Amino acid sequence: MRIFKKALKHSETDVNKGTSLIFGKINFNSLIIIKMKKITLLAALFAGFAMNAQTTYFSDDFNDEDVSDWTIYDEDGDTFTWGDLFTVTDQNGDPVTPVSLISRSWQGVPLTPDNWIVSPAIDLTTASGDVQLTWKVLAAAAEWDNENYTVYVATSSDLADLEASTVTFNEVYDDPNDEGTQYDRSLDLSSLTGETIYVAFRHHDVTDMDYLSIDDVMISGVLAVNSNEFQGFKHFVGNGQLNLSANTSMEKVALYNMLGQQVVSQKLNSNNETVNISGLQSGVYIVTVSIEGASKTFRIVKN
Ligand SMILES: [Ca+2]
Ligand SMILES: [Ca+2]
Ligand SMILES: [Ca+2]
Ligand SMILES: [Ca+2]
Repeated sequence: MRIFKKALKHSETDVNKGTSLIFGKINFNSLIIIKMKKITLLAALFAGFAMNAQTTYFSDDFNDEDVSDWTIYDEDGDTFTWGDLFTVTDQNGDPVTPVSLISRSWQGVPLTPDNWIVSPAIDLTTASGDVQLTWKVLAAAAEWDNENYTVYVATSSDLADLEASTVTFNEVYDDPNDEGTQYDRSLDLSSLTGETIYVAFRHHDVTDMDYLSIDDVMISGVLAVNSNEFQGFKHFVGNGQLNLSANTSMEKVALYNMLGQQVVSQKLNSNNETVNISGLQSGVYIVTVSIEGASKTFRIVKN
């Protein structure tokens, strides 16, 4: 349901906070089932590949509505912060967000947030190779969805150190259809392997939009052991295609979404192959390629 008037924006009064908690519980249960399914499928997916393993170093889906292991900073001092709400509801009390980490630039009146939340220490001292931070982002299902936020990753939890980090991601969210689409995002952390790190989400330099929801924050790595079959192997995504090349003829490629569902399976029979992925939704996919019985697993982002 589209809300056209600002006056009819979802109510976020204390009374409705209570309501949203009730709806939050309903969401919570269904999300737990999805989450369990996801873990089972991903485990099954990677069980077969001893040489390639997906390792999760950190994950938080915020479904427990508890961020006491994170550190919250209200730098603008208006008492509204990340995590003062975990579900936004509409004027009927129905949830319009998943149970997630929420910060707002409007609460009956325009706000000017400078809201920070910093993760607990995350141990990447044993990590190597391709390590990615992934998350989901969503803003209001309306034209006031242009929320500005920055993600910082650093080896210190100090805000100044985080802000000075070169490992950052910034965007002004915009769903062109104003439908409040939940988008997948990722940030390469490969330069921080071997370190203990902190991840910060900062909602700032924006006013009078509505709300920003961050969900399913995860740091994971794909460990790939080099084998002879994959010497010279290359891959890249462009023009709606996944391009693969190898020194040895490839046998098979499969793509899985982040729920672990197989979305593409294709037999291959040459050194240079293309896979049409133009029909897939934007997001992160896990790819496995087989050559002479060996397989390699890696991750791609389809834009
Ligand atoms: Ca969630
Ligand atoms: Ca938690
Ligand atoms: Ca604030
Ligand atoms: Ca928009």
